[in-house]
Amino acid sequence: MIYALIALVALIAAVAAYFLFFKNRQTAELPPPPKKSEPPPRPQRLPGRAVVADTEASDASNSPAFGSASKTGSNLAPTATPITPSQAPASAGRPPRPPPSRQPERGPRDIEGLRRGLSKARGSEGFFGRLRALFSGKKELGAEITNQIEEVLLASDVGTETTKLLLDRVRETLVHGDLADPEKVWDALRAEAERIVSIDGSSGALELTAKPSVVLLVGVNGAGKTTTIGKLATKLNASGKKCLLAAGDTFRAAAVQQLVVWGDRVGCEVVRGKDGADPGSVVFDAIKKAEQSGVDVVLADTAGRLHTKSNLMAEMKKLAKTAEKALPGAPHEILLVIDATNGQNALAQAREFKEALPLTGIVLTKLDGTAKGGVVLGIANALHLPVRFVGLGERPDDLHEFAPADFVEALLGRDAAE
Ligand SMILES: Nc1nc2c(ncn2[C@@H]2O[C@H](COP(=O)(O)OP(=O)(O)OP(=O)(O)O)[C@@H](O)[C@H]2O)c(=O)[nH]1
Ligand SMILES: [Mg+2]
Repeated sequence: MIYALIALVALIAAVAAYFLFFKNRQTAELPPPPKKSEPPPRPQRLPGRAVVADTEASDASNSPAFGSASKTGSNLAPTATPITPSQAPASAGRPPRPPPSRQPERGPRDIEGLRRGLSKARGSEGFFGRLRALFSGKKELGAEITNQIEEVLLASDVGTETTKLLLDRVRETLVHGDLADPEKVWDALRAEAERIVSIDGSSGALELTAKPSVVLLVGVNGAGKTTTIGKLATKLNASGKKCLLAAGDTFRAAAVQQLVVWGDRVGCEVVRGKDGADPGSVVFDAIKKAEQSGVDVVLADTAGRLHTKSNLMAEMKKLAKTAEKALPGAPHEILLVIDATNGQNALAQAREFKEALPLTGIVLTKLDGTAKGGVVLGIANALHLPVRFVGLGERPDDLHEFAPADFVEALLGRDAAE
C-alpha cells in the first residue's frame, strides 16, 4: 500500500515536471514582447526655401489676404523646408497629406478691378492696345511680326533683356508655321509673360507668421512707401491684424506727419521720434512697443532720400540690423517700393537696393499712371524677386495683391467683346 502511494506521488511529480518543462520551452520560443512604441520620426528637414507647412498652421494662414506665403528671394539665407509627404518615411503610418501649397491663400479674384486700374496700359496707346493692334483683323501674320512685337515690348518698358528672353521663348515654343497664326502667337506671348512674373511659383501675400512681424518698406523718394504703408495697414486691419506704424523717415518732418494722418485714418498707433531722431531708435522702440502690446505687424516707413545716395544704402542696412537687434529674425519682410512710371530708371535704382539689402519682394506703385505696364515683366525678371503688390491709385483700397495669372489676364486678356 505504502509502495503504491509512493509510486502515485512520483507519477504526479513526473507529470507536473513535464508540464512545467514544456511551458518554459514555449515561453522561451515566443517572440520578444513588443518594445514600447517609439515616437513617430520627426519630420526630416532639407535645406531650401522656407515653406510654412500645413502642420505649422498659424493665424496668418487664416487670413485671405495675408496667407502663409512662401518667403522667396534669391538672396535670402537658405532655410529649412519640411519634406513633402511623398518623401516622408512610410513608417509614419499616417495617411499622406497633400503637399503644402506654394501658392498662398487668396481673396476673391478681382480681374475687373485690376483691369480698371490698368486702363492706361490697356488703352490704344498702351502696352496691350498696341500689341492688340498688331494682331487684330489678321488671319495670318507676316515675317515681320516678331520685330513689331519687339518694338512694342521695348516701348512698354519691358527692357531689352526681358524682351529678348520673351521673344526667344515664343519662337522656341511655336513650330515654324505657327508663327504665322495670330491666336497661337498671342497665347504663347501671354504664357511667357505669366512665366516671367511667376518667380519661384509664388508672389502676393506676405509671410507674417512671427508675432510681431516686422515689415520694412524701402525705396527712393516719392516711390510710394508711406502711401503703401497706409494701404497695407488698411488691408491688414480688415483681415483682423493689429498694426503699428513706425515713422522711420525722420529726414522730413512732413513724412512723419503723412504717416500720422494714415495712422488716424486706419486706426493704427504711430511710433515717432523727435524731429531728426535716429531712424533706428524709432524702429527699435516701435518693435519693443509692438511686443508689449500684442501687435501683429509693425510696418516701418523709411526715408527715400538723404544727403547722398550711398548714405541712404548704409542707413537702410543699419536700420535692418537695428530691427534684428530689437527682435531676432526681424525684419521679416523687406519690400522694395518702385514707382512704375519711372520705367527703366526704376530698374537701376532697384538693383542698388538689392545689392545692399536682403529684399523679399517688390511693391510696384502707380501702375494706374502709366500706359507702359511692361515694367512689371522687366523688373520681376531682372531682379528675380516676386512682385507682392501693385498700387493702382491713391485710395486706401487701391493696393492689389499680385497674382501672376490674374495680372496677365487683366493686362493682356482680351475683352469679352473681342
Ligand atoms: N496714382 C497713384 N499714386 C500713388 C500710388 N502710390 C503712391 N502714390 C502717390 O505718390 C506720391 C508719393 O507717395 P509717398 O507715399 O509719399 O512716397 P514715399 O516713397 O513715401 O516718398 P518719400 O517719403 O518722399 O520718400 C503721393 O502723392 C501718393 O499719393 C499709386 O499706386 N497710384
Ligand atoms: Mg514717405
